[in-house]
Amino acid sequence: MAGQAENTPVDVAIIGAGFAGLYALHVLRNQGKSTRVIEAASDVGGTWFWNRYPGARCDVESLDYSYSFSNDIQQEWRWSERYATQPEILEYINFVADKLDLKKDITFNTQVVSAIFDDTRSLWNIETSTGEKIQARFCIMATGNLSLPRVPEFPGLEDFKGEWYHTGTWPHEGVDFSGKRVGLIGTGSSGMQLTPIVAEQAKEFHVFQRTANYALPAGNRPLPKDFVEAYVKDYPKKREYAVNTPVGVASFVFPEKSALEDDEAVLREKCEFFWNDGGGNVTMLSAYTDIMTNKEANERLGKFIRDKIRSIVKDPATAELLTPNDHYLGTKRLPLVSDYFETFNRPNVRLINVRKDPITRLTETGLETENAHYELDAIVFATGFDAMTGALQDIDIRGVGGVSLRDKWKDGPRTLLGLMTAGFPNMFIVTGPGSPSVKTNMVIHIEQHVEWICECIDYLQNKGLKRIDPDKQHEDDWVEHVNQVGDSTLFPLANSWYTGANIPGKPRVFMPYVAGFHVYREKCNQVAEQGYKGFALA
Ligand code: FAD
Ligand code: N01
Repeated sequence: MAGQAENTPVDVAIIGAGFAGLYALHVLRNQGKSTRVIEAASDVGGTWFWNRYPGARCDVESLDYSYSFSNDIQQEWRWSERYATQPEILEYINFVADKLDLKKDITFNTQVVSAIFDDTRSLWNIETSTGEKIQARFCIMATGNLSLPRVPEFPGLEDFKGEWYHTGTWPHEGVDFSGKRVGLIGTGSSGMQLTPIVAEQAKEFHVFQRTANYALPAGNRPLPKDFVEAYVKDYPKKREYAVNTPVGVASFVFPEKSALEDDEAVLREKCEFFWNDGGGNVTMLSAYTDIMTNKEANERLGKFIRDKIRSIVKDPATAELLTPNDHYLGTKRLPLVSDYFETFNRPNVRLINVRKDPITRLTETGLETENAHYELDAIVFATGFDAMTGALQDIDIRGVGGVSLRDKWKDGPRTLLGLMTAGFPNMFIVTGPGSPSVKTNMVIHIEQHVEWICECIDYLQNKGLKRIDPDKQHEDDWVEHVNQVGDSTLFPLANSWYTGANIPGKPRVFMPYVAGFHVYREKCNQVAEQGYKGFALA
């Protein structure tokens, strides 16, 4: 704990010690604020602490997917691969935490269970799983967008005598699938990254697929030493460029024309280049101005990828089943993969269509669908997360008048700039719903949010103000704007976690703000420059 006498309110409570919580602690400490940081895990890292499944790595290039706030740190660290593995990212986070001596101020192995606002004293009363009660003037929710893993409620899970795992809570000691009959449920980014590696170990590997997903080759490779040295030298310029792009990535090239303007040969040549070079979320998906807004434009690239899948997978029936047919390219998160489609040419790998033949239950010895039973020694759930709102709503958060966040957001999240929600004064959310969040390079966005929040807290305290709360009308206007921007794209059409469609009963709202990080950052700066316009200060 930094600077808290017993039972004295701290300036700021920070929930979570991933990229966001760690940076918030560093900035607030430099401002001289007293803090408490509470983290459920036994160490720092957030996403990269929990998601230790085989093949886990980032899909934003490592040189971009790292803190930019300290030139010393970015000059000192060296990434080894184009897309860093989970162990390397975790090592990096630990390197930063140790360099800044952050861990001594974090309470680990402790879950925040409730946060109740005391209206008269303008204080947050926070209670933890260890029964500790903490009072804080401000609260920063650095709880993550993809931090509440979800195992579907299949009947019989408790009867299954084999081992089962969720990618988001993977055992630290690793898992050896050698000689085992393994079932994988889920073919999003996690399932696709894990597939080629587990398929090599397992005796039999059964992939239970509900939705065929687009994916692009990552083109991962070791980073040449001289390339890294030159890049690192140029970091300040690269970072400056990155924050002025829609995605916060230095290699982003602003597209100039519609996908409908290129004839077929030119378009295919471009796609072929991106396919061979790897990457894709910031290259192929951003190669034209209208891929995510125009169905015809999107379909031209979609067809290119579908043809690729059919050309890679040898068995025509399996190829057909792996070919996406129910959503537009990129409207579900586009995974970057290594040898995913190729894996289905292995003799020990079998693809099962659980859209046509749904899973009904787990049994003592395996998994049952409506029409078959599969004998399994181990099951991997790569079934994703209650994304964007899950971790927040997992906490019993109550604002002014005892109103609960769960009630306020029952028809979908409502925020101003994704940073705060009206009626919950002094509670900030890092990369909350209504901000660009998961549609950007998250580390860069996290830095922007943390700096905005900490400057705001500093501003209030310097002016002797106790309280900030979004104005209801401004919040309504922001929600409408976020929805309008979302509705001008193809994103809301898919059953994705972006819209909450992966969680039964969750309201269906497209949650990220997709006008671009650069546009959003400018709006945040303007709000701050205008004395936090749209927020009521008291
Ligand atoms: P997290 O890293 O999720 O940290 C939140 C922390 O809060 C966790 O440690 C959690 O234990 C803690 N917490 C939550 N609730 C409580 C509570 N009630 N009490 C106490 N502690 C709590 N983004 C990219 O931009 N590029 C990528 O390549 C990329 N790859 C990803 C790969 C995977 C497998 C996943 C799951 C996500 C990926 N993301 C990626 C998104 C990633 O989540 C963010 O980039 C980033 O790591 C988020 O950092 P954070 O600190 O905001 O949240
Ligand atoms: O989860 P997901 P994820 N029966 O929600 C299926 C980031 N990330 O962990 O599509 C059968 O995407 C579900 O099927 P359907 C990234 O932002 C990044 O893979 O809903 N199947 C889907 O196939 C990513 O988007 C990386 O029909 C069921 C899968 O489970 C986010 O984290 C790597 C089912 C879930 O896919 C989440 O990715 C990993 C059921 N009852 C993660 N329920 C990088 O590479 C769900 N499914 C950077």
